[in-house]
Amino acid sequence: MSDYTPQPENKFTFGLWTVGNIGRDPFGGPVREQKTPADLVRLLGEVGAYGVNFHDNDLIPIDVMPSEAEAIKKDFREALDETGIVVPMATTNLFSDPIFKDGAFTSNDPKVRAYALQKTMNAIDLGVEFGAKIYVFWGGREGTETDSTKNPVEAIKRNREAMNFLCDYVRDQKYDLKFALEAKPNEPRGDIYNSTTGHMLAFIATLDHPEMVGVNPEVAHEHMAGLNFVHGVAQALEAGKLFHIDLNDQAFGRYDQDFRFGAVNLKSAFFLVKLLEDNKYDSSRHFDAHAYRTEDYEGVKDFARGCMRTYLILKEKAAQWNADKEIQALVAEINADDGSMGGYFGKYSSEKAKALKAQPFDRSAIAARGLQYERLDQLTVEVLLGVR
Ligand code: GCO
Ligand code: MN
Ligand code: MN
Repeated sequence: MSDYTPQPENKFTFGLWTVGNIGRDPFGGPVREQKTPADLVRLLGEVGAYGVNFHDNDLIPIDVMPSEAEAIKKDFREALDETGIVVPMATTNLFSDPIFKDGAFTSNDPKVRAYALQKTMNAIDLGVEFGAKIYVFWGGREGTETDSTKNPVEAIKRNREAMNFLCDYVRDQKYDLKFALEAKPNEPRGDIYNSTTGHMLAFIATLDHPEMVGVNPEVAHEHMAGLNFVHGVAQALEAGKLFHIDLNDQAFGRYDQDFRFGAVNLKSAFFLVKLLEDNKYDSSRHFDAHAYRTEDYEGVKDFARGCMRTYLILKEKAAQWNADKEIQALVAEINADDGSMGGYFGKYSSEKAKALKAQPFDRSAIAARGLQYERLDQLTVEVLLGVR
């Protein structure tokens, strides 16, 4: 058993907006005072995080004068140097300012669309200045409350045009930067376009530079849509498109909760960690979550430490699962292959098809076999409960 101390190779990161969340919700004002970006970096250094991510306006408020912006950047840079915290990812706030009330890249107003492009180019410059290699796009306002207001086909085209323009901007600047698109089904809009990771993967294939663009799936977002997050992440991984991941937790069917990683669905968190570790995922493990509104900044540190500690405990459980003889014997049995069907798989040929059509199958004998999944799942639960 390790002491679950976060290590740089775990690449645990937090957004400035996560540990900097002041506990405002639709029913009440802030419960924690606002900390500066530099102080948030120090807080992350104290809890042992590897990196910090930011929206342009988390670092530089939208209205500040250039001289003030320079002072903020200097303080932030000093805190990074002092703590050794790095900036692996940056993103644009295209949702808070009233100009984005009907979206950014998909707005019906060409002035809003042009401003969104300008703001994103500036934010990309800022991210790259601090070393970001991944740039996240979360289209929080790219949607509708009523489909009388926007043409949904046009919205797809506008989104594509914006992504293509910005990919070319990055190439033109010779930045070493990749994009990661983050889906969410709703909140803050009634419905958001490209609502799941699967939608994003299909959309990426239609871009001019698909090799520059991957996904940033988030636990809570797929759970809000009632989906199996592990399956969505597996699809992205298998396609070589898992550029980044947002870890948090969320009860199905509730509001956008952004709970501490593992706070709700421990079993699905376990299979997620196992998937990432088994497949040697090596980009950031970003906790896009925040502390309960009941907490002060000591509670915020408990929250941040808890996210990382739960991940590391589940990582250890995944290794235990992989090494458990009884579990592995069952896995081997489930996947047993006597080789008799080998000639039918792989690339199609008309001979193969002909031979397969002539092959007799004893359907009831095959179906009669019990698969022992009850035993396997119970063993998994017992690993998780710490009794094996
Ligand atoms: C949310 C989203 C955001 C994005 C962030 C980065 O539900 O509000 O998850 O936190 O991840 O804007 O683009
Ligand atoms: Mn979210
Ligand atoms: Mn997110």
